[in-house]
Amino acid sequence: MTTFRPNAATYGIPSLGAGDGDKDRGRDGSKSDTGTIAKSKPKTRRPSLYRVLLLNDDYTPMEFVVLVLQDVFNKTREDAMRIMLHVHNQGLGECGVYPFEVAETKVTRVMDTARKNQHPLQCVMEKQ
Ligand code: TYC
Repeated sequence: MTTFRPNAATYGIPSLGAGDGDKDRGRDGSKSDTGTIAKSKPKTRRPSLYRVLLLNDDYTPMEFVVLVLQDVFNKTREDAMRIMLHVHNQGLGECGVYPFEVAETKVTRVMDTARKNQHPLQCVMEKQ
């Protein structure tokens, strides 16, 4: 059985250049030996974000849109009214910005609840 032996690199702690094996090599593998502390690049990636947009139509009741914005997008009554009126006047408007799967779930919830209530309300997502 092999034993897990954590070292400084395990925790992303930068190592000193001299006398530390290969850990002080640059990106191209060359030995720099400057004695300066090299920051290790964090291996995290920010998720792509998606805007969720509501589209205007002539038939969905304003109150229904306000309730959807409160329920699905957790908006206050005041924010929901503001967004609904923006969509009504401008043709479309942003309800929020989320990682892909969150945005997708919100679009599905809006479309499902609109269909169940026989309203033509449309909701889409676009990469930011
Ligand atoms: N235009 C609709 C009406 O006058 C209201 C509405 C607002 C519909 C926003 C959709 O995304 C929407 N009843």
